[in-house]
Amino acid sequence: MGVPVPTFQEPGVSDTFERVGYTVVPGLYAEHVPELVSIYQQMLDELAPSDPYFEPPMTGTTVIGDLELRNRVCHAITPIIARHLDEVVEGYRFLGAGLRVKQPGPESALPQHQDPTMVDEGCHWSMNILVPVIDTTPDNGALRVVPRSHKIMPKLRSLDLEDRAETFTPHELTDPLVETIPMRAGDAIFYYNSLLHGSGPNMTTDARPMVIGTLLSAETPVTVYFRKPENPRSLERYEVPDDYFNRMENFERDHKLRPSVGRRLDDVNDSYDVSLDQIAAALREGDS
Ligand SMILES: O=C(O)CCC(=O)C(=O)O
Repeated sequence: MGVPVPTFQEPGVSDTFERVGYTVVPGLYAEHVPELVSIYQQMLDELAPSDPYFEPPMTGTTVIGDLELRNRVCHAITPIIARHLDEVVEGYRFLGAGLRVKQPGPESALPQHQDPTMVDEGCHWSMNILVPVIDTTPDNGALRVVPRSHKIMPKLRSLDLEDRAETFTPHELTDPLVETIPMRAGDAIFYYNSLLHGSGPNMTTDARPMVIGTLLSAETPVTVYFRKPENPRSLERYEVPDDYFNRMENFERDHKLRPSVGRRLDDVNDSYDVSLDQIAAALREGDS
């Protein structure tokens, strides 16, 4: 299955990215680690103990209830990340960055998943960048990916995550194919939003903060999709502002709602018809 590919500056990287779905750039933000640590610490100092940030085991800036603090943290991190993107990739639009934090404890594992669709993946690309603020290891929840899965997994994924059950693949299938990617603080990984990825539990005593940001192919608007409960083969499409996720007052509640900003576009038909057996065969074939 062909996929639109970002243009990476380093020769050969676009081809690898197209094939495996991710690329790591060691040390890209190494010089900014002290600044990122300080932004993170300052955020913790300012958070009220009752803030929703402290509720989920996988938390981060999108769930901060204090909107002023959330925006301030994101506005501090975004220009740092923006500074080095041109060295790596061209023809992109950067939506901004925040923090994704894994609290200590076994319940902080994040199962393999694809992110909700943000562009028409038939003709545009979208990818996330993660930059660990501390070193990540298999013990504290380093990223885990299923290489090549972006080629076979669905291109249309509902923002409310109601179709996650269908787009999740069973652990028995993905576990043998998962690659753990430990990184040093300040390294960067870029991966397609359609790539299966997740992270293990943080079994250490310290939280694991990572910067998370999103890039889209240039001039591509953000579009989000909602599968129609009465006709799951059809998805409502909405164009939303770039800061849509950061505008949500209550992320857990609001990402399930139809957008109240932006504009309603057409419905799109989902013709994806690939069985679990076919997914398994495609992933194993690529593995051999
Ligand atoms: O922080 C992580 O371990 C991964 C984050 C992630 O996959 C997500 O937010 O969708």
